[in-house]
Amino acid sequence: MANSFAARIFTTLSDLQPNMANLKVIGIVIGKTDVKGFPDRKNIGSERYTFSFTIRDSPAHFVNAASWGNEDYIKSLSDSFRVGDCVIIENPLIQRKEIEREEKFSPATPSNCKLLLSENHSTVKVCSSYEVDTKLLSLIHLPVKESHDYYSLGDIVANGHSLNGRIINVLAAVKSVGEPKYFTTSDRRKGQRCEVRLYDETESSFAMTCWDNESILLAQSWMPRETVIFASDVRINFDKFRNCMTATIISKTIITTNPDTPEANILLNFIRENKETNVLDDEIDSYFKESINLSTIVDVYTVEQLKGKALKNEGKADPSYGILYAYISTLNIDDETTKVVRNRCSSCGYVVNEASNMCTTCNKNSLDFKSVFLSFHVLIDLTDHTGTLHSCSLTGSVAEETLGCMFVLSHRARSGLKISVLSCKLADPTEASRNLSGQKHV
Ligand SMILES: *[C@@H]1O[C@H](CO)[C@@H](O)[C@H](O)[C@H]1NC(C)=O
Ligand SMILES: *[C@@H]1O[C@H](CO)[C@@H](O)[C@H](O)[C@H]1NC(C)=O
Ligand SMILES: *[C@@H]1O[C@H](CO)[C@@H](O)[C@H](O)[C@H]1NC(C)=O
Ligand SMILES: CC(=O)N[C@H]1CO[C@H](CO)[C@@H](O)[C@@H]1O
Repeated sequence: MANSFAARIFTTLSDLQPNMANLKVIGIVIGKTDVKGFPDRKNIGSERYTFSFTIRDSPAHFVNAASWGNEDYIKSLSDSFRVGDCVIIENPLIQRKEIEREEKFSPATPSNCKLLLSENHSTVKVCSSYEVDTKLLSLIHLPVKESHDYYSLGDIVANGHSLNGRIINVLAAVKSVGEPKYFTTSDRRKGQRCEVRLYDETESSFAMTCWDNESILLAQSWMPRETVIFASDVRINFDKFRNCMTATIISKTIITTNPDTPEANILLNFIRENKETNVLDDEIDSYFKESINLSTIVDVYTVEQLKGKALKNEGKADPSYGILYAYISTLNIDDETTKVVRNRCSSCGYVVNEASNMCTTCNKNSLDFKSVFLSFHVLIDLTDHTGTLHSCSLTGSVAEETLGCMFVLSHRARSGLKISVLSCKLADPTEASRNLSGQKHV
């Protein structure tokens, strides 16, 4: 019933011709931009607002729509629907598309037309999902590019600088979705940013950045280690600051969440099979995070207790946190035989092999391009009245913050214990003795 009804009154997107009038189209919203304001040239001092979106009504057909108008109209229209909604548009203006101009900032579409919506002539109605043909709803899981037309993350890293600035398609799983950060730019514009970490069979972690609210909102709906995305037309850049390749969602990008394609299903199987065994990866990732809340750490340990804990915890990957009152008994930065500065891999954070300059952690099977960054790597001993922890390493930003700081106990295999000391401050002697006198071992 819904089908024949639809066939009778809606013009399909494939039938659109420039200047057609009085028509109605229906489609799933597969992409959408944020609202932007521009100074109105005809009306000095005032602003015109715009946003655009992309609708699809069949596997082969989708079209861009844009609306211009005053702030209230554009904002309320934009707020009335999201990516994944089905909309009915009445009386849009059908314009011929100037391909080059249009596709510089908007998604590439197979249509030679675009829709223009105006407050006075057009209406947009959002349909509830049970009103909608399931065939239409299933289009949301169909990428807008051929299902095999994408780079793996490993390909991107391998191609390195040669992909800088290129716009390509990516199929990957979501590893983590960061908190959105809001800021004001130096010219007083509001901005926002959210970083998503992706992974696949070839790379354990790859950053993708969202700069607009619509894609941030979409990203917030993704489930780490469950969602797969096909991102068409993302921009690839070499991030000089972090010394690695990254992806950025731009206004041309269309993201298909949980694509229904053979390639995506293979990736989905991979992430399901590797769900439990990726603890190590997460530990590597934590190298990049500064997210441990120090004020939640309250347990006090002695060196002896830590060593005992190491024996008990052998084989367990879960970290535990605590406070150690100790002094640095060895801080050897003059020793020529141990290097105090090392290269770390930009993608995974692990120290790379000195001889080959290759990361053996995330780049096991090829001699691909892999960028590195320098980090401090100082070995120290920590001593209290119960004993000494030898060869703890004082690394990275920690050392940079002049013992601000993070220590990683090295020789993980030998001791079965990895200690991260997240902050290192001079202890108040009274506090230290009080806390320690409460301990059985004293
Ligand atoms: C919309 O219609 C009103 C009233 O007819 C008119 O004043 C206004 O200029 C029109 N707006 C546009 C953008 O055409
Ligand atoms: C994005 O969202 C933030 C927070 O809700 C808001 O302050 C900002 O104006 C939004 N920006 C745009 C362009 O919609
Ligand atoms: C850190 O933990 C403390 C104590 O649980 C809490 O009050 C505080 O809000 C936390 N801070 C952050 C940034 O989560
Ligand atoms: C980490 C810790 O237990 N700190 C305690 C040490 O002792 C002082 C004074 O008794 C307490 O206020 C701290 O909470």
